[in-house]
Amino acid sequence: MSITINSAQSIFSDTQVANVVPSIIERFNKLKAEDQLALIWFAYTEMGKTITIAAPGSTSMIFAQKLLEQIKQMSPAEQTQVMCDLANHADTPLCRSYSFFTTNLKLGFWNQLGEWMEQGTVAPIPKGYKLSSQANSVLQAIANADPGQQITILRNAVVGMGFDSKSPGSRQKVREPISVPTKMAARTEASIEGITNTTVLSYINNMNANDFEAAVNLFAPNGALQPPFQKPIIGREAILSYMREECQGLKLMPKRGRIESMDEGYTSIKLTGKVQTPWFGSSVGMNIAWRFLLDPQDNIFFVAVDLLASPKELLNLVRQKVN
Ligand code: EQ3
Repeated sequence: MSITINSAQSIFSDTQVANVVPSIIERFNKLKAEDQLALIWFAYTEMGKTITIAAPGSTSMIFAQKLLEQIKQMSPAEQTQVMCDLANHADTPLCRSYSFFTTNLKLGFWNQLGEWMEQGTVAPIPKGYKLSSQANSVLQAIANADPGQQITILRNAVVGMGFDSKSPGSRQKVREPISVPTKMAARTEASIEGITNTTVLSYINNMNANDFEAAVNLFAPNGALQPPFQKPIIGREAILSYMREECQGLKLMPKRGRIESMDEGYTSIKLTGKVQTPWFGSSVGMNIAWRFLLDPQDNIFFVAVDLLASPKELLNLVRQKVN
């Protein structure tokens, strides 16, 4: 058989993804810690003027509480040092603990620090702080990105902080409470222009109901999910644990799609539309494409989720052939 996860990655390969995100992150990572912290402060507070940010429920934050309280008790100089350590990936106990947080916990942790910085309980960015010219140009690039790209940049910057020992498996990630799937009667049914395929429709409906077990059962046992700017996650177990960590409360709103048959009984389907995260709700809709490759049994062999370069890409549904 010639279709592999590798070859599947190139279906609909003319899809224009938001490469501006990894390129800005690369430039951001080269800045000194103080500039990184101040830049995010400026970007975040600027965004907060037009977009409401929904803080996570207190139950999800329990696991970050110990570190947050520890920071609150420190002197302003120590607090600044801790934040610089996180940006510098320093090998400290606090940076190690942070690196075991899930994405949402990391975001919630910084969101709380941000509130305390505003109140003055935690050392704020010094008044009149001047960004270096490199940092200024990164900030400008962020300002020019669309809101979906901006929140992805902020998220990736926060996720990348902390100490990374590069030794996988030594300790499990901190677990967050898993929300129960929406009751059958309360579920929504997606309607996507051009698409009647039940696997794809069920995928969207189950994801919107936080029913990750059902969503994962639509995958082939060796199937793969490729999140934006990441390598494919292969196998049902790995996909399920990824979904439990990253997908709670997401709202998937594909609008249109295109279906094509391929070699060896496979089918490729591309959907485009919007996705909302519970952090920003309906105030930010990310422009997203899903590129599905279904096997002859209609199981998901591969799906790539892409953050699109521009809203124009929502209309680009043409397929390029798999080699
Ligand atoms: C305090 C402050 C401001 C200053 C300080 O100096 C430094 C820092 C770091 C600060 C704090 C910053 C904060 C609090 C930043 C917060 C940023 C947030 C909340 C960002 C959230 C972004 C969420 C995103 C981009 C979610 C995207 C989700 C997507 C695209 C999901 C896609 C998926 C779909 C659709 C599937 O079908 C399969 C799964 C998958 C997850 C891939």
